[in-house]
Amino acid sequence: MTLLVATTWDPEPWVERFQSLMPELPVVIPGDIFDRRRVSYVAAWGPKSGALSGLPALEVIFSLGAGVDHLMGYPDLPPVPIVRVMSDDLTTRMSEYVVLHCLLYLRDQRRYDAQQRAKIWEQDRSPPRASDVRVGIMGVGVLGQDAARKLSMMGFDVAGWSRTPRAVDGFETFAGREGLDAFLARTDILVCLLPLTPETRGILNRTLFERLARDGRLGGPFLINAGRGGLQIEQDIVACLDDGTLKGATLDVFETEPLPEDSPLWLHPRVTVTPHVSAVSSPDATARSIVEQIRRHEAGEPLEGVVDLARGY
Ligand code: NDP
Ligand code: OXD
Repeated sequence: MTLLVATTWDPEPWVERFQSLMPELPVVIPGDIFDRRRVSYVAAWGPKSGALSGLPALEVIFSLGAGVDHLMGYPDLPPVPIVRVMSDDLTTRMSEYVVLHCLLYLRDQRRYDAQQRAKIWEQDRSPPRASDVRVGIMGVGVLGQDAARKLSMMGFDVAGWSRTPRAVDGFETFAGREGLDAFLARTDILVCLLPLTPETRGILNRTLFERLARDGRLGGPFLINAGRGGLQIEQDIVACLDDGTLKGATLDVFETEPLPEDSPLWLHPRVTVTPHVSAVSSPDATARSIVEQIRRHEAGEPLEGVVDLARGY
C-alpha cells in the first residue's frame, strides 16, 4: 500500500503531514523511484499528464481541494472513486471570505479607504443594515450552506440557488434554470460557490448580471466569485462594471491563473482581486481528513464525499 502525492503545489508539506499521520503508509511523489504496482491511493491537485497512468492497484483518488474540475478533464482518468475535500477548516475559511466581502460592501469600506487616502471626513448618516441587503448564494452545497448560515447570523437576507431543490432551514432556496430569474431578481450581492461543470461554465455573464436586483440599498449589484474562474466571463464583468450593470466585484478565481499581468481586472477601481486564497486546503487539516478516509476504507467502511462523475462534482 503506497500513497502517491501528485500536486502542482510544493509536495513537501503534504508528504511530511501524511507520513507523520500514518507512518505505516509509504508516501511518494511522481519524481521518486517507486513500484507503481503498489500505489493504492493518490492525493492529487492538477496532476501532470501521465501521473495517474499505470497504477493497477489504485483504489481511490483524493482531490486535495473541494473542487474536482482539475481531474474531470484528465485524460485516461483511472476508473476508481474520486473523493473531494470536506473539512471544517476549509469550509470555515470560505465562510470568513464570503462574510468579509459582504460586510465590506455593506459598510462601503472601499469608499472610506479612498476618503482616508484623500483626507476626506464625510459620513453616510443613514447606512443600510445587513437586513436591508439581499445576498444570493449560487451553490447550496457544503460551502454555500455554511456561508449562508453565517451571513444570516450577521443579519443579511440570504437565499440560495442550486441545481436540484433543497430545503434548508433558515433561508429561502431556489433551484434550476426555472428558479434562477426569481433568485437573481432578489439579489443585491451575488456570491458564487458553484463547481465548474459543463453546465456551469461561463454562467457568470452579462445576461445573468442584467437580471440582478437594481432596487436594493447598495445602489447596484455586487459579485463575489470564489467558485472557479471558468464560471465567469471576465470581459463581461469588466464591461458590466464600466456601464454600471455591476457596482463592484470581488474575484478570487480567474479564467487564467495566475491572473495575467495585462488583465484589466488588476487595476480596475471597483474590483478586488485575491489570488485563489479564499479557502486554501491546509496540509494539516486536509491530510488529516484524507488519512481518516483511508483508515475507514481499509476498515471496509464507505468513503465520504465521493464525486458523482456524471454530474461532475
Ligand atoms: P458541493 O458539491 O457541496 O456543492 C455544490 C453546489 O452547487 C450544490 O448545491 C449544487 O446543487 C450546486 N450546483 C452544481 N451544479 C449546478 C448547476 N448546474 N446549477 C445550479 N446549482 C448547481 O460543493 P462545495 O460547496 O464543497 O464547493 C463548491 C465549489 O467551491 C467547489 O467545486 C470549488 O470549485 C469551489 N471552491 C473554491 C475554493 C477557493 O479557494 N476559491 C476552495 C474550495 C472550493 P445540488 O445541491 O442540487 O447538487
Ligand atoms: C478547492 C480550491 O477546490 O482550493 O479546494 O480551489
